[in-house]
Amino acid sequence: MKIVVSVIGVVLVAALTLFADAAHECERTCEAGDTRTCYYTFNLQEYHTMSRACFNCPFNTTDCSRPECIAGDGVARPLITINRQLPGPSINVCEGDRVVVDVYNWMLSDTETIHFHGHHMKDFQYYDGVPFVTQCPILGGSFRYNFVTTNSGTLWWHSHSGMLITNH
Ligand SMILES: [Cu+2]
Repeated sequence: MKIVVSVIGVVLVAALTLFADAAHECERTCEAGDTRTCYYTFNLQEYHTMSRACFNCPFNTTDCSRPECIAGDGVARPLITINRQLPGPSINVCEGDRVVVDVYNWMLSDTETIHFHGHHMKDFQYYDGVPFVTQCPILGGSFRYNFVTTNSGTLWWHSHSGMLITNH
């Protein structure tokens, strides 16, 4: 039984590697004096698990790792994603890099803002993602977040608008 589980694990890892996006140019070993401007596009939309992108998942486990397939627990249900990924796309940069994120809200019913948690946002307060305070919430359009990182660590970004803030 253990061997079967291991083989499935290897298949999943291989599939994940096969379909993984190429590393972003800003994902690198950090060196003093090497700061960059790092662009990202976040497409926010209503989506669902076990979509047609999953083909024959879970009966063919390789299909579960196809691009845009979110298998979840194997039950089809609605969810809101960025770039049809769960978890959403990561941003790997070095301290001192400028992070530019164009957020497009394709949802028809909800506004959105993004808060980049843990960043001090000194001199970049308009990109802190607080709806009606530092920016208008994004509705049927886009917003460009544009800030320089001034502190390091493992931080996270998350929704900061409407009911979606509840995952904070
Ligand atoms: Cu936060």
